[in-house]
Amino acid sequence: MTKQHRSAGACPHCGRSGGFPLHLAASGLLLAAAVFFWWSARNKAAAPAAAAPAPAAVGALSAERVAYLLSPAGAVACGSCLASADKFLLGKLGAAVAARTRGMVLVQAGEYQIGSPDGVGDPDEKPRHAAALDAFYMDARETTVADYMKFAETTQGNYPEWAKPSGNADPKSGDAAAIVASCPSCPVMGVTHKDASAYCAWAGKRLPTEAEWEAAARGGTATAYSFGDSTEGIGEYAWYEANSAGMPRPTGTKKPNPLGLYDMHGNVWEWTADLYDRAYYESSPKRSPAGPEKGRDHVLRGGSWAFEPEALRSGNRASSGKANDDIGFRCAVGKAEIDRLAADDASKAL
Ligand SMILES: [Ca+2]
Repeated sequence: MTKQHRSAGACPHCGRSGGFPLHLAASGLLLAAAVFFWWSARNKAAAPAAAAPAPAAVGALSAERVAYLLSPAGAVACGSCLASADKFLLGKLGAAVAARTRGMVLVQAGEYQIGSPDGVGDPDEKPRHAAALDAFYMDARETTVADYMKFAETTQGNYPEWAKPSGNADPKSGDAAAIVASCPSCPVMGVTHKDASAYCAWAGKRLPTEAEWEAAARGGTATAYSFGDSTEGIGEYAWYEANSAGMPRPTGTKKPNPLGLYDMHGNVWEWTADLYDRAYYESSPKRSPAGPEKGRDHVLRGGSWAFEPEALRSGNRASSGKANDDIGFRCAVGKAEIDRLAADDASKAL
């Protein structure tokens, strides 16, 4: 059986000669494209509204092979192993997706209501409006000190001011150094927007857009907080001024929001990809809004250990142009991007 599995042109599952489309893939690129197209087709069948369109070039490369797999000739040639081939590929792809999205939560494509209604929040949160988003994955937790220092040490760069090997830090470095030494699971703070972006790119991800961040934070809720409109009980969900004892706390130690995301309220403010414009919500595009083209500062969301509950609301918008000891971040990545990369991973594993 082993020889049959490895013989040229034979189905890798049943050993029958000819027909199985994998042997037609003369190059890794074509095979990756075929797997990607097959994976996209499955996703579209499962959730038609959620699937982002495949890149045209990839679809064109793989269409021939997918058509063969689904054709009577392909079915006859490969016979009953078609189902097992499907299962085999699905397993490979599932494993590849799981490996690339470990510690992340899938936020489905859809039309999300963001911004705050009249009577709630500040003018820059108005009006409440719809944002249509493609599916994306979001880190379940804020990026930790341990996560970030692995990046800084690997790249020998992007050190936060408090962690530079030279040790020439400001008076807050004592607190930060203590955190690094004693709390690797605390959220990293004191990183610039540029360094946060660099970390996410290093991890194969990116910062979430502001709209993605708010949609994820709300997790399908329309209330001021993902647990309701009242601040009663906020201590079960968030580290904030009244319970933090003046410092960031280990991530994921409070209750998550309905999507399974931790610390979207409090602990550290989180950088988003977008530049800040106080009037942006008045004119932002409905489809995949990504912030204004020009601006000085970047958007922060979620409040922090140093703030009162009002700042922790899902709709609250803030901004900064520099790092601070209560600003951190988490990363996101598009589902379409993950599907493409996972198809490539799976093809290499065949
Ligand atoms: Ca947070």
